[in-house]
Amino acid sequence: NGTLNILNTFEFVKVLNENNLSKLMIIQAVKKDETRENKNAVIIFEKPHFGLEEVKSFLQIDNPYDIDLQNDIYNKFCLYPLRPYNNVQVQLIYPATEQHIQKYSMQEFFFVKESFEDYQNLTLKFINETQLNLKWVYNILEHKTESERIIFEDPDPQNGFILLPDMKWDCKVVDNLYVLAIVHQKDLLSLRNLTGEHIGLLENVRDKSLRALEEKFDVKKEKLRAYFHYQPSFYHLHVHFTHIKNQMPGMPERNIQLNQVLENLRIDSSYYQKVTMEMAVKKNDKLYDLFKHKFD
Ligand code: M7G
Repeated sequence: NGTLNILNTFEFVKVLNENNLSKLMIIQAVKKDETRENKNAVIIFEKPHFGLEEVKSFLQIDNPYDIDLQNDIYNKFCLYPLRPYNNVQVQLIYPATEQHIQKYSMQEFFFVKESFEDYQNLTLKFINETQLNLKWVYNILEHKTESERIIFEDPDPQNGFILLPDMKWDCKVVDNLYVLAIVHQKDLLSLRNLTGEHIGLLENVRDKSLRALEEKFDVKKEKLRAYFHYQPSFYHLHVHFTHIKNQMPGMPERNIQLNQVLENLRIDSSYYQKVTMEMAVKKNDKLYDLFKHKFD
């Protein structure tokens, strides 16, 4: 009961453990002005899981928010801008489609094998019928939104791309780095469209992005993952770059390493028009309905 003002009597020594998934950091500290020999302390900081009442109360706050970005229907802003140590990050998608609701709903996953024939007969149908709007992508490519966030641009229409922070990254902690490279070519939906002809494009994206990230954030290329998602949510070719320490929640099975893709294309120029891809689909996804008949 009551309050305790004790933390300011400690001095930081080092980080003992941290986990970006559970929002946990454990540090070692020493007590200041302590005569006893052992001054060490272990202090555990954890951002608690949200309670429903707490979340509901966010809807009643009538303070202005600091806007991080606004792009088409996507908004991101910070609650409690006056207390940066207690920031709650908010992503607002408004108006959200049913697919957005599904995308962010907790669901059962299944592994499905997609042959190239399946891709042409089933997946393309799914993409044409239900693909999420790409307006935010075109806004970025046309410098209509987020242009001040661009880290690097190669404007070449064939091999060019724009490199900028992913919406998920607050750009504060480099260990959580999450950056996207969006290619200028508009006709590449996903990995499935890539052939040996795109090796130059992919090497250009990889090499220039890694160089730009090292220059801007002082992070070595050996510390960065570069990968595609298969299936992606947005069917305009993009490469994800994340810090090796950044463990993203969600489906690691969706990650296809960029360097592996390059190796495969060097072995066989039409590798991705031949290979069967294993992918995870959600039960409420349209793709699940299309592939359901293939289950035993
Ligand atoms: P994906 O693999 O197509 O879909 O990646 P996923 O969301 O299922 O991973 C798209 C990536 O674009 C994701 O990492 C998103 O966080 C990011 N992203 C989505 N939107 C709408 C925006 C946006 O408006 N701006 C930025 N900078 N990133 C976005």
